[in-house]
Amino acid sequence: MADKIIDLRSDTVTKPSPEMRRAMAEAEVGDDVFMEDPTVNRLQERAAQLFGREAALFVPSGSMGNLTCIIAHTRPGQEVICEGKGHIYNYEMAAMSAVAGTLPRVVSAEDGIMTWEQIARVIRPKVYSRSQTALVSLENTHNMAGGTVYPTQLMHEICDRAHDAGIAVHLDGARIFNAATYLGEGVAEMTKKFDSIQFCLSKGLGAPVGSVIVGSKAFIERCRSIRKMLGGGMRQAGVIAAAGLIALEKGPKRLRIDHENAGLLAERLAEIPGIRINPAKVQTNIVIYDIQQTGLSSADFLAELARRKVLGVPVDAEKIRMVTHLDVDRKNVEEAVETIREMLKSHL
Ligand code: TLP
Repeated sequence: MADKIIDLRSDTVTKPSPEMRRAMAEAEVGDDVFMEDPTVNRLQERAAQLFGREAALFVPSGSMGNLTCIIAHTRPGQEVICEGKGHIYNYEMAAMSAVAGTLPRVVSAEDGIMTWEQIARVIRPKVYSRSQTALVSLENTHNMAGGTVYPTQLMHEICDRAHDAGIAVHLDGARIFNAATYLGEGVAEMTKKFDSIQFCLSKGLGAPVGSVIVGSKAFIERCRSIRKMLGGGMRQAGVIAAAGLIALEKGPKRLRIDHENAGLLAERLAEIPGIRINPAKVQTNIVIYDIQQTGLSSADFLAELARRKVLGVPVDAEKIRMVTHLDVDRKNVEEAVETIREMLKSHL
């Protein structure tokens, strides 16, 4: 059994590093609703610069970032095209309907990666008596499809075609730096055609709190008002932005390690009888595997594993998700796999 808990539930579980905690303690702060927090301003400027955009806005969470952008791009009664396993559709408290008043128009895509043909099929005709498609939202990497990556050319094509049809395109880029690491490309080039991008500082990049929206100056001004409306106007937020700045500078450089560890996890899991996974499909830091043949439900599998100090989350009744991150190393991954192997011996 593992000595300490090996927490593979999410890359959100990482704790701020001593360097981040020092920066947080020493951060220069001001009231960010007056736009006077120098550390928040620096984080926003740096994010805008990295993405080659005019402006950026610090928000408390990825969910608020996505919702803010959806409200900014749409009017109640309009439709948002998104993928069936996507985060905005499944894990954001139905906010796109409950708060933004929009209707999700869902496409089920292989590995979560939508093509333009699939999107085009569900765009509403321009008829006065029909609700209208206002937005397409892509997720890269795609979380619940197993951290899959959109080819950049495909993202460009979707943006170009959507714009031709008068439709805006948002990127839920919670893990866009994982996608960039996988592709060996820069985020500015990858995301240059989107109307808005939301990325998370608090996942693989390691910050304790926060996401950033990036876009044009006018779009970000609008988002600032919407963020306030949603209760996301923060005051001396420099204390958390300080950690975000470190996450942004140092986080992307080490994601490669998380991807290697996820690859190792997938390869070793594939050798265990009863577990089904294709390691060749694991591109980034998310590993989703099928345990149906073990005869255990996801809930029982995870409960028994938790007693042995290894944590994951269910995707559904037969699938488990495990995520590598900066607080687990190669040795932890090996221990986790051995724990699973031992545990299943008594079940097969
Ligand atoms: N994802 C969390 C859970 O909510 C599932 C996780 O553990 O992976 N977009 C994507 C693609 C996400 O994966 C998440 C969080 C968000 C948005 C929302 O970010 P937060 O949690 O900051 O609101």
